[in-house]
Amino acid sequence: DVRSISRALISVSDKTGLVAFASRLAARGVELVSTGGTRKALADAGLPVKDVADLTGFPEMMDGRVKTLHPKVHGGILAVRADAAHQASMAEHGIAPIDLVVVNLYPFEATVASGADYDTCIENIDIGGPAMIRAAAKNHGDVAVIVDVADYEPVLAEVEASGGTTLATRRRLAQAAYARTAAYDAAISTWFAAANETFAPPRRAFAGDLAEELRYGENPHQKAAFYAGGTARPGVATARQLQGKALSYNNLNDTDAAFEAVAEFDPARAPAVVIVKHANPCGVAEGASLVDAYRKALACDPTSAFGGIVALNRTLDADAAKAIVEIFTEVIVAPDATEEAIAIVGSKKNLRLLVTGGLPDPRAGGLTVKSLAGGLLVQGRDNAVVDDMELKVVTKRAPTAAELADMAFAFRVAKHVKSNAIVYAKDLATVGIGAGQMSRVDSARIAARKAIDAAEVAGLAAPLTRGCVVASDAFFPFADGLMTAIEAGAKAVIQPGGSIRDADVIAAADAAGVAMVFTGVRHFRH
Ligand code: 93A
Repeated sequence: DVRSISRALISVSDKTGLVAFASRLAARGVELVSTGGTRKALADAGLPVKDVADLTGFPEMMDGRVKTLHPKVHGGILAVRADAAHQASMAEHGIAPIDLVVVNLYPFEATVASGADYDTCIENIDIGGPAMIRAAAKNHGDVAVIVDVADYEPVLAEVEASGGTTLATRRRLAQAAYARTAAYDAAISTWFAAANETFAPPRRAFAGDLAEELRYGENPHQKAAFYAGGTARPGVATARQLQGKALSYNNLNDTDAAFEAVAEFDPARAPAVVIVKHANPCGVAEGASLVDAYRKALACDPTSAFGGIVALNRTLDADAAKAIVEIFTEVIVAPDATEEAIAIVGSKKNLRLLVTGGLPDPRAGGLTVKSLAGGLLVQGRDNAVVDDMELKVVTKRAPTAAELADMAFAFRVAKHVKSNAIVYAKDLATVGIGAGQMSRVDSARIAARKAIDAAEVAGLAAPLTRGCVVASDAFFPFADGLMTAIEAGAKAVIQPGGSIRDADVIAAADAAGVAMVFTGVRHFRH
């Protein structure tokens, strides 16, 4: 999949590193073609370079607005090399292939930042550059595209080492290319939004389409809108709402949290239910049936489950629907629902029922985005799954098979609990969840306290944490958090490990006859 480079089209506004880069291409016999200013810079440095006007047979015109917008350019970039018909078109119209496109755009953002007037900003909207970038990125099977000066060196190094670019590199460059043109157009749109007298939320923006303007945001004094699309991932953005009033901002956020969590539970293994409040699970269980799983999940924290979101990993059936409508619930979300279940939910007019058509893949890649003042934090999804982790027993006592099953269950849940997360579980159900505390000991205490409260509600003699397992989303920095869990009744522990005091924590577990495994993987969530 290595593609060599015979001809490069270079058209750059930022000429940093240009001559050094082009010299090394020329030294390999690559033919250089450039637009006016770039061509002059290269020719002044003594490099052989062809004017794009010679290629197209048209001069640059209209103040440079039309320079590269020509079939001789775009045909040369877009032609699929292995396609006979494309090759025939090239021959017929005298189009030569272009194997490398190097473009950086008119500095629109910098022009705006300099306080330039309206017309100057407009003139700095690049048209031909993005067209070439997008064309080259589309045809990354054959063509490499560079939009960032920082990529000169790595691409040259690869070409010099292997005689061309690899597909992996061309795909990476294509991703960077579309990210650049998207950011460029976003900057233009943002500038228009500021320049225009009235602002209306655009119908298509951010990650997709404006799905709806919400009544308000997290609080009534905040304006909010929901943008959805651009993904095939089944979830709240793609769901069909079968009944109930419109979802609020908080409902959407909580429903997403609940459905992403329940998707961790393979429906082929067992029916599973997650109940969410304030974006945290307050009860999770696998069961013999959905209704069994629901009752087990509800028993974990029936107080918090009031007004919660219920997510299921299988088609909502009548038995589960009957049990769920017994208490006040905001939203039910499931891959599908039977006719009978839909009719039962129908008795509660305000209860929303969402069907997604499937479960999202917990192992899939993708990005998550969080805004902060003046910027965005972007990261790959946490797509680590406990079944893929190499569990290492670190204590004298190894966990039993039943404990191991509960440990994997608890760690799966902990991934979806805000840090610091402590999850007590028994018989494939949570029995105490501690979320969002600044200290891990506090999360362990709160989870234990909630188990005592739940036992009281159920009229049990002892909390269900007796003989449970405990999962921690990150390592125990000291033995105290673990001791709290052991006092609550935990007999086995699953945690990432990796603290400098691991030895103390292991010793404390051994002293109590507790089994512990390390996952080597952390599941912070904030
Ligand atoms: O005005 S344009 O949108 N029309 C074009 O056809 C075109 N082709 C390349 N601007 C165009 N470019 C841009 O010119 C490139 O994106 C690059 O930023 C700049 C390089 O011009 P020069 O080589 O004259 O410095």
